[in-house]
Amino acid sequence: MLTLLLLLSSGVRAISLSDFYPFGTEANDSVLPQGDDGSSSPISLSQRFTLFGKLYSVIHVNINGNISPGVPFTSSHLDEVSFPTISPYRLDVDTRGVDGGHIWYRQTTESILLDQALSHVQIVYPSVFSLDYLFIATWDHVGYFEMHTEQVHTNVVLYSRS
Ligand SMILES: [Ca+2]
Repeated sequence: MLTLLLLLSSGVRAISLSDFYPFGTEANDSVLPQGDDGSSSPISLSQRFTLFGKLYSVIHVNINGNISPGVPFTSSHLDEVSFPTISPYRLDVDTRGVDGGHIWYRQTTESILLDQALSHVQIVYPSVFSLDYLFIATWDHVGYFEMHTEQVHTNVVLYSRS
């Protein structure tokens, strides 16, 4: 069962891009089309997860810095959300500009990444001894409305443990 969220952001200067989980075409990520307030198609998870007591098997990665289980979130009015979201980077993101960045995501059970995530998780939860699944979403060099191109990175990992 998918259980927790891990967030890395280069906006916090202590984290460098080399600390991020691999992302992009080299990592075989899927990518969202460029846009302002769009969302991915439904992503069927190979591991279901619980959020606020409800079990989900489908999520959406949304341009505006969040992940929503079950339904897409495509509003730029971020205070209008009426359902649970995971919002690591909640901003009016806009990737339409030249060099407006990309939003990547994938599911993985690659052992080297599971080990990397486990080392991070054990900093806070030392009793966790293994992980078996990761969902990685990355807001890579994304800009903000309206087609501004600030260079912000956020790398988000949802993980499950056995
Ligand atoms: Ca937006």
